[in-house]
Amino acid sequence: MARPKIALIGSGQIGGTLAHLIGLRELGDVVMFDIAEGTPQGKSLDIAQSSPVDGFDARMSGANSYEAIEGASVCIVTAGVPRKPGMSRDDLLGINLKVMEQVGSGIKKYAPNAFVICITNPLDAMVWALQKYSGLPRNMVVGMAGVLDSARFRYFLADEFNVSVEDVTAFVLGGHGDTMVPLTRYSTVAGIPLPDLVKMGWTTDKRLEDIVIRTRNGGAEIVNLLKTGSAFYAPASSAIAMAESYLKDKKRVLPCAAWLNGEYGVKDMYVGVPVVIGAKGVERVVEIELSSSEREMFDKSADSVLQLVDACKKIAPDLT
Ligand code: A3D
Repeated sequence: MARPKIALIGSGQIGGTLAHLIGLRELGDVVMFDIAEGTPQGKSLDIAQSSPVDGFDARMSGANSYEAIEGASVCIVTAGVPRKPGMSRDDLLGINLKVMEQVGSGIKKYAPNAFVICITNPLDAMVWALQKYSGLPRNMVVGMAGVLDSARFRYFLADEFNVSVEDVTAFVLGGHGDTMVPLTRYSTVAGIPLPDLVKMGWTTDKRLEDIVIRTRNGGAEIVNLLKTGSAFYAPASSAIAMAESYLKDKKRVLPCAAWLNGEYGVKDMYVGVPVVIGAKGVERVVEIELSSSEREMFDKSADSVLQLVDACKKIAPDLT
């Protein structure tokens, strides 16, 4: 069977890391695309030259025209500009919306059967716009944010408890970042929910609250340290987990920005919720009952996504 083709639209920090991870995991052949001439070609050649050392077989190529993505099974979109210190994700809206228009029409023309993972910020609004511009089925267009937010949460919790990251699970809902809703009662260490760990004296409510705040600000913490861009290793790993679940029909349950049609009381918007990802794309939205305080946090988060979507509609009134 031929190797699947994976198109990376945007070959910057995340795009380069994605290509490297796809090679190391032998998930498929990679086409890197970017408007910057030489960048996708240079990065793909560099990664290809690491393949004999690391022992992987994957064709790596770079291009500046959309024809190169023809027939891709998966497209991972990072095209656009990242945050600089002092910028919010929302400041990126106007610039990246135009980028989504170009990317959407490229995918529509050359890779209409692909599973599309959007990473470009402001995530929940950009994935919504990308689905509209590409016209692809809504279950085939999804946004990466929850896997990253929950990975950050899991990492900080594992550090707090001095246990393996593998034994920590986290459940997050809502929009990316500042309004993320962590569900502590569904977040566990080896199946023991966080509120029980507080009762067992492993931590305190105050320390958990601090970890939640640090998780919400996880992206900004890295932007402030790097000064010239935003996080890229963990975002790339997170998107790879989603792509792998699709390509291998693993049916993993992952928190993603998914299109909602009434679930959680949200209509025609992308918001972070747990979904099952398999060979048919987003195969199911997992809808749980929320407590009143969780409901309040979720509604606030969904409302901030709605404001971004409305801002997109003002800039591009054809997007309805
Ligand atoms: P960066 O290294 O700047 O790469 C972006 C690439 O996009 C550059 O190589 C550009 O040349 C390219 N580009 C710009 N315009 C176009 C266009 N019209 N068509 C094709 N390519 C274009 O950024 P990055 O890789 O660090 O981040 C990429 C995006 O991901 C940014 O929007 C970030 O804000 C976002 N991001 C999201 C998360 C989430 O968790 C959702 C995390 C980290 C970064």
